[in-house]
Amino acid sequence: MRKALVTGVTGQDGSYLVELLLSKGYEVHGLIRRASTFNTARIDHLFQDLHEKDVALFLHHGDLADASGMAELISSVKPDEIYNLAAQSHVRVSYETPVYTSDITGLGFTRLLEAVAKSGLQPRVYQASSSEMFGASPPPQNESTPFMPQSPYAAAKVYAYHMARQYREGHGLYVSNGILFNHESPRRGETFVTRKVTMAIARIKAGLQNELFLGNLDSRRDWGYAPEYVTAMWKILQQDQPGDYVIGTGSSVSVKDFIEESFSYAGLDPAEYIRTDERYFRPLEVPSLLADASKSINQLGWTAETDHAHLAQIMVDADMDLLGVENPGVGKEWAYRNGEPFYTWPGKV
Ligand code: NAP
Ligand code: F7E
Repeated sequence: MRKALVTGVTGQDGSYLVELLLSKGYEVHGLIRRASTFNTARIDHLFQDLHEKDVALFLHHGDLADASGMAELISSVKPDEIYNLAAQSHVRVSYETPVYTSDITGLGFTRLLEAVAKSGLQPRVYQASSSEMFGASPPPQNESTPFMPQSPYAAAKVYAYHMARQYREGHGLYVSNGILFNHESPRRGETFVTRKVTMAIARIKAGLQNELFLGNLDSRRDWGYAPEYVTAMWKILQQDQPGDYVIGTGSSVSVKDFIEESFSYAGLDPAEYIRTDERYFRPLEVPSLLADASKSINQLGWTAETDHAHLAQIMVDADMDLLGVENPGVGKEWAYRNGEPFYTWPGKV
């Protein structure tokens, strides 16, 4: 049985990745932060009582700030694969917390790499790099596009990306970067723009909200569907040699377009509800992200199946389900794969 260690296991991607790894027969170890409230909602449906037989999911308290804790964890678990998904991942928040974001999103990965290097083990390591690293570089972006980061978050990710290469080339470790473009789902954090929009639609339909305050609607993003992207992460670590891979759909739309697609699917006119709030604008913006994922298509055999329009339908349906609002249901049909309803929030299947 192969063992995987996943940091950021309570996040959007972590929850889908654990589902994938368990389905492939892995023993999965997840790093979780101690919090004063429960922070495991996205993985509660996967919880296994340690007193039962054949347990395959183990959760360990820890933090990317704690180098010795990670060294101890890696030495005791002895993973075959490590997926580093933990991060302060919100771009807007990174302007308010630049030191913390650099420490966790950037240096946190170096702590993990040092722990691996000192352990004498040879796990394969995946780093959650980001299309934000391309920043102001014009689209389309691929593995050769220069990085022009526009935020503390993006600068921290660029640093971590280069540390991955240092440990790969200098220490001979197997370390790969997945440079993932935006990917969303019903499990997306509520303050990212897509989820903010689809939750607002459900709340408007439920009579709980009648305005939605947003910032810049002109930026363009290459939005894909998160469950497909964790498959790409796994495929990246199955390659014989480590490397860097761009993952995205190859199609982009503006925030405004995504709003229009989502609202019209729900039979609403966005003009009646959308308001501007200066607080949601950023000191610097990333104007346009569009993936050229040719390398991944050719080498990994990975392609995105869900485009932004279907993504909007999936997320609107799921948020309406959460509030018990009747919905068109087209998104749900689209989200089913092999009979598995992985589109939805755990507990609402
Ligand atoms: P997310 O939902 O924000 O999850 C982030 C995870 O990191 C959570 O489990 C969080 O724990 C954990 N975390 C935060 N600070 C930590 C710390 N100091 N120590 C340990 N764990 C910590 O992010 P996501 O969307 O799943 O993204 C996963 C990774 O991919 C992130 O590194 C993100 O930057 C990167 N990425 C995301 C996208 C995207 O579009 N989603 C695109 C490119 C790259 P809590 O639950 O306790 O907060
Ligand atoms: O913003 C604009 C905002 O916060 C998208 C993270 O997963 O993807 C994500 O970063 C766009 C930006 O995602 C609001 O200015 C307008 O242009 O959903 P977002 P992001 O910044 O692209 C990358 C790839 C990551 O790696 C990150 O971890 O939408 N926008 N009005 C708004 N954005 C938010 N959040 N809230 C608004 O009210």
